[in-house]
Amino acid sequence: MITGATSGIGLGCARKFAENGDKVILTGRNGGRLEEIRKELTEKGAQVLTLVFDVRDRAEATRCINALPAEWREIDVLVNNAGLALGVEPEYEGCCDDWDVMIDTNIKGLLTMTRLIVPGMIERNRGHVINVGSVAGDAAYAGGNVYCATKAAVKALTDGLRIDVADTAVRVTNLKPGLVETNFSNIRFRGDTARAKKLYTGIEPLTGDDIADVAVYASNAPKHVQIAEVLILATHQASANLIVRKE
Ligand code: 8X3
Repeated sequence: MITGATSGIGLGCARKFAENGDKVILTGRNGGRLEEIRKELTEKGAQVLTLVFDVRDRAEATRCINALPAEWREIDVLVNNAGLALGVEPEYEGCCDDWDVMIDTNIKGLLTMTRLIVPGMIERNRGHVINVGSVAGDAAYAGGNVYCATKAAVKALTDGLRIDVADTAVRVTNLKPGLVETNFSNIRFRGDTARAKKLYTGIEPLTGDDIADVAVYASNAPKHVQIAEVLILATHQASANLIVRKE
């Protein structure tokens, strides 16, 4: 099950897990886009189920998970990918509604999905939770404030879950991407595509597929191997705060 599967890292994971031969459950808010992706993957022979809900809507998420057909109920891998950044204002001038959306999606949505899916993994003593964190959770950067805090929370929640399931065979991974060229910056800059594009110039950024490769690797590692955390950066990004751009 991949949340936020309609674009970016989530879509990369949908394609790569499907290529890997896994049945995939794709969730997202955009039903039309989910249907297009379902068709694309089904034509390539994958088994795909789509669920339209917003991870912020706990009641709807619960309803969708409880209504899963019997043959789709045993979820072995949960990729908690749904998340976003909104705005780059200084913390003291930030938009409170944006904070709510980021906190409700990146932290509370991830928790909701964990709460709904992990009990079944514990019962079966089998499963893997892959949370999409960020280099932003390791160190704050200018204008990142609340977004960075949500990704620091993802790090703490991933570590906490790993501790809580350590007596089971369930594995827990924190994937921490740096600069990935997706719709992420368009959303963050509220549709200012020129500004978003500038962020990815002078450097070859990562793609959603690059991150998905690591997710598939982690989930296929031998059962005694737990890839606890991976920081994935473009070659010319050294940290959250240092990117070397070439003309
Ligand atoms: C996305 C990466 O560096 O824009 O989490 O925060 S960054």
